[in-house]
Amino acid sequence: MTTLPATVFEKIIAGQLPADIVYKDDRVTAFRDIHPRAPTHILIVPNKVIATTDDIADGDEALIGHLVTVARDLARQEGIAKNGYRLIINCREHGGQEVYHLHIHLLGGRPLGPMVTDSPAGA
Ligand code: DGP
Repeated sequence: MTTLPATVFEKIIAGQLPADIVYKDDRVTAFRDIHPRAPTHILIVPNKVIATTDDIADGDEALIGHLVTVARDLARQEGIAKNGYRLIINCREHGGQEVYHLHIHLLGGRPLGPMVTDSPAGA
Protein backbone atom coordinates (compact mmCIF):
# COMPACT_ATOMS: atom_id res chain seq x y z
CA MET A 1 0.00 0.00 0.00
CA THR A 2 1.33 3.42 -0.97
CA THR A 3 1.12 6.27 1.50
CA LEU A 4 0.61 9.56 -0.31
CA PRO A 5 2.46 12.58 1.10
CA ALA A 6 0.28 14.86 3.22
CA THR A 7 -1.05 17.86 1.33
CA VAL A 8 -0.79 21.40 2.68
CA PHE A 9 -4.47 21.20 3.61
CA GLU A 10 -3.87 18.15 5.83
CA LYS A 11 -1.15 20.12 7.58
CA ILE A 12 -3.48 23.11 8.06
CA ILE A 13 -6.22 20.84 9.47
CA ALA A 14 -3.68 19.25 11.84
CA GLY A 15 -2.46 22.68 12.98
CA GLN A 16 1.02 22.03 11.55
CA LEU A 17 0.82 24.89 9.04
CA PRO A 18 -0.56 28.35 9.86
CA ALA A 19 -3.72 29.53 8.12
CA ASP A 20 -6.47 32.09 8.67
CA ILE A 21 -9.07 29.60 9.89
CA VAL A 22 -12.60 31.02 9.89
CA TYR A 23 -14.52 27.86 10.91
CA LYS A 24 -13.72 24.42 12.29
CA ASP A 25 -15.73 21.48 13.60
CA ASP A 26 -15.21 17.73 13.84
CA ARG A 27 -15.88 17.21 10.11
CA VAL A 28 -14.91 20.40 8.31
CA THR A 29 -12.27 23.17 8.35
CA ALA A 30 -12.55 26.49 6.47
CA PHE A 31 -9.73 28.98 5.95
CA ARG A 32 -8.88 31.92 3.71
CA ASP A 33 -7.14 31.15 0.41
CA ILE A 34 -3.49 32.19 0.38
CA HIS A 35 -3.96 33.74 -3.11
CA PRO A 36 -7.42 35.35 -2.91
CA ARG A 37 -9.14 35.94 -6.26
CA ALA A 38 -11.97 37.99 -4.72
CA PRO A 39 -12.58 40.05 -1.55
CA THR A 40 -13.94 36.86 0.04
CA HIS A 41 -12.09 33.69 -0.95
CA ILE A 42 -12.48 30.87 1.56
CA LEU A 43 -11.70 27.18 1.14
CA ILE A 44 -14.03 24.69 2.85
CA VAL A 45 -12.43 21.27 3.24
CA PRO A 46 -13.37 17.96 4.86
CA ASN A 47 -11.12 17.03 7.78
CA LYS A 48 -10.74 13.51 6.39
CA VAL A 49 -8.75 13.05 3.22
CA ILE A 50 -10.82 12.81 0.04
CA ALA A 51 -8.48 13.61 -2.86
CA THR A 52 -10.97 14.69 -5.54
CA THR A 53 -14.71 14.70 -6.25
CA ASP A 54 -14.09 11.44 -8.11
CA ASP A 55 -12.98 9.90 -4.80
CA ILE A 56 -16.19 10.80 -2.93
CA ALA A 57 -17.92 7.64 -1.67
CA ASP A 58 -21.69 7.23 -1.48
CA GLY A 59 -21.29 7.19 2.30
CA ASP A 60 -19.82 10.73 2.16
CA GLU A 61 -23.12 12.31 1.10
CA ALA A 62 -23.86 13.85 4.49
CA LEU A 63 -20.30 15.20 4.76
CA ILE A 64 -20.51 16.82 1.32
CA GLY A 65 -23.86 18.35 2.26
CA HIS A 66 -22.26 19.69 5.42
CA LEU A 67 -19.48 21.36 3.39
CA VAL A 68 -22.15 23.21 1.43
CA THR A 69 -24.16 24.32 4.46
CA VAL A 70 -20.93 25.58 6.07
CA ALA A 71 -20.25 27.52 2.83
CA ARG A 72 -23.78 28.97 3.01
CA ASP A 73 -23.27 30.07 6.62
CA LEU A 74 -19.84 31.58 5.90
CA ALA A 75 -21.27 33.54 2.95
CA ARG A 76 -23.86 35.04 5.29
CA GLN A 77 -21.18 35.74 7.90
CA GLU A 78 -19.02 37.49 5.27
CA GLY A 79 -21.99 39.62 4.18
CA ILE A 80 -21.94 38.35 0.59
CA ALA A 81 -25.08 36.19 0.57
CA LYS A 82 -27.46 38.96 -0.50
CA ASN A 83 -25.50 39.95 -3.62
CA GLY A 84 -24.48 36.39 -4.37
CA TYR A 85 -21.31 34.39 -4.68
CA ARG A 86 -19.82 31.36 -6.40
CA LEU A 87 -18.92 27.91 -5.10
CA ILE A 88 -16.29 26.06 -7.14
CA ILE A 89 -14.85 22.56 -6.88
CA ASN A 90 -12.00 21.82 -9.26
CA CYS A 91 -11.32 18.18 -10.15
CA ARG A 92 -7.98 16.91 -11.42
CA GLU A 93 -5.97 18.26 -14.33
CA HIS A 94 -8.67 19.59 -16.66
CA GLY A 95 -10.52 21.10 -13.70
CA GLY A 96 -7.36 22.96 -12.67
CA GLN A 97 -7.04 21.24 -9.28
CA GLU A 98 -3.74 22.07 -7.57
CA VAL A 99 -4.24 20.60 -4.10
CA TYR A 100 -5.43 16.97 -4.02
CA HIS A 101 -7.60 17.31 -0.93
CA LEU A 102 -11.23 18.04 -1.83
CA HIS A 103 -12.21 21.68 -1.25
CA ILE A 104 -14.96 24.10 -2.12
CA HIS A 105 -13.89 27.62 -3.06
CA LEU A 106 -16.30 30.28 -1.70
CA LEU A 107 -15.78 33.42 -3.78
CA GLY A 108 -17.62 36.71 -3.53
CA GLY A 109 -17.58 40.39 -2.71
CA ARG A 110 -17.50 41.55 -6.35
CA PRO A 111 -19.14 40.53 -9.64
CA LEU A 112 -17.26 37.39 -10.65
CA GLY A 113 -17.74 37.51 -14.42
CA PRO A 114 -18.26 34.54 -16.70
CA MET A 115 -18.10 31.07 -15.19
CA VAL A 116 -15.48 29.82 -17.65
CA THR A 117 -13.13 31.90 -19.80
CA ASP A 118 -13.90 31.37 -23.48
CA SER A 119 -11.08 29.85 -25.50
CA PRO A 120 -10.67 29.54 -29.28
CA ALA A 121 -10.95 25.77 -28.87
CA GLY A 122 -14.53 26.36 -27.77
CA ALA A 123 -16.83 24.08 -25.86
P1 DGP B 1 -7.36 24.29 -6.53
O1 DGP B 1 -6.74 24.84 -7.77
O2 DGP B 1 -8.87 24.17 -6.65
O3 DGP B 1 -6.71 23.01 -6.07
O4 DGP B 1 -7.11 25.40 -5.42
C1 DGP B 1 -6.13 25.31 -4.44
C2 DGP B 1 -6.11 26.61 -3.71
O5 DGP B 1 -5.38 26.43 -2.50
C3 DGP B 1 -5.46 27.77 -4.43
O6 DGP B 1 -6.43 28.80 -4.69
C4 DGP B 1 -4.39 28.29 -3.49
C5 DGP B 1 -4.73 27.62 -2.18
N1 DGP B 1 -3.58 27.26 -1.38
C6 DGP B 1 -2.51 26.51 -1.77
N2 DGP B 1 -1.64 26.37 -0.76
C7 DGP B 1 -2.17 27.03 0.30
C8 DGP B 1 -1.72 27.22 1.65
O7 DGP B 1 -0.66 26.75 2.08
N3 DGP B 1 -2.54 27.96 2.45
C9 DGP B 1 -3.74 28.48 2.01
N4 DGP B 1 -4.47 29.18 2.89
N5 DGP B 1 -4.18 28.30 0.76
C10 DGP B 1 -3.41 27.59 -0.09
